[in-house]
Amino acid sequence: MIYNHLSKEDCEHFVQHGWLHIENAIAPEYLSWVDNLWVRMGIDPNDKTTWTEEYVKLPRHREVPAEQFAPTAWAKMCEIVGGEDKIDPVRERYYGDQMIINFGREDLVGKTHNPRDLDGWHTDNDWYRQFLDSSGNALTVIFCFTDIPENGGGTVLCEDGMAPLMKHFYDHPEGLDPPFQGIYDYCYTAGNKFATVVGKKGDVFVTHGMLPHSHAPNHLHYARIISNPHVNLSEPYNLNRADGDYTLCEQVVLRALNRTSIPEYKPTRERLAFYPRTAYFKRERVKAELERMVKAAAEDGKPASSVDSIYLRGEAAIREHEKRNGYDKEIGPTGVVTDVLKDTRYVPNSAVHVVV
Ligand SMILES: O=C(O)CCC(=O)C(=O)O
Ligand SMILES: [Fe+2]
Repeated sequence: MIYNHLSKEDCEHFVQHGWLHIENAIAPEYLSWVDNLWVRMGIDPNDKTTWTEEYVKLPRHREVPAEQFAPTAWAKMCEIVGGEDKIDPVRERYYGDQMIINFGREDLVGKTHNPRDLDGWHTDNDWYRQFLDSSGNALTVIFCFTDIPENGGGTVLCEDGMAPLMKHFYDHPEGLDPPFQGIYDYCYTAGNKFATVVGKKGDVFVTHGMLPHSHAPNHLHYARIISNPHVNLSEPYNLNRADGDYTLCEQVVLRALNRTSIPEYKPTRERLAFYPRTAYFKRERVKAELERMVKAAAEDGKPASSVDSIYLRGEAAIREHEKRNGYDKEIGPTGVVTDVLKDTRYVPNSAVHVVV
């Protein structure tokens, strides 16, 4: 493989640590997507008593092709996965304004936390049956819409948690369906190589899809804003390349398992892709957000059509957007989650949402 956008240091860092920090890589015009966050949520940026939810995941109203959203990061991401032609041409090919806001709480200010005590260790793999060679989530990307200082609620990564996780996948060629019980225990009990997302507005953190991470308390009680989309590949990883020319994503897997190839690994059940389990509650927020945005526009003397949302562009646009994000898929074997922090299981009648 030839790398035109990744430096030698970038490649080494990604393979050794499972992640890469790319500074100032979001196209500046999209940073203003946070401006109407307060209207969307119906809260006041200057009155913290209105910040009633500590941690929120919003749906998406605007999206642009990934390469337009963060051109320099996209070029590097393509190289990490082995080329743009390896990437699913539809699923998550657009990045948008589905913000994740960690507001923190007043009583957390001045405190610190131990990474092992975090309560959210996971990888983002809730829309497919997980095998060792699954590339459904090749990259979990963290786009910083605000500065994230030390102690400011940046995502925590558990670098040494990759090896036990991948060993577990190796031991389960039948594949695993979310939610995953106990597979991140290492991070809670034995993790000792942690990294924390600390960066500037506009920075991008590209992480391997099998790198365990957790949200963390925000001890500064400000609105930490990220989005957290993915890169999905069309074909599973090839962990047995005759020429040894593995992609950087594949090298991370091999390195974690201390192997140079894994010819014996063969999935024994069918692959499965389904509605992303943790998307349902975000999508359910759309109607209330739209109502607030339309009302705010009216107060400014503007028509509803001035509100920039996919959900106001008719059913065909909505269905196209939902397809890009997997919302058109059947609900998976374990339903969906209805609450941002609790894994409440629910099986809706249909994966197709009421339009709005
Ligand atoms: O909010 C964060 O720091 C992490 C979010 C995350 O990991 C996720 O949404 O999957
Ligand atoms: Fe995540």
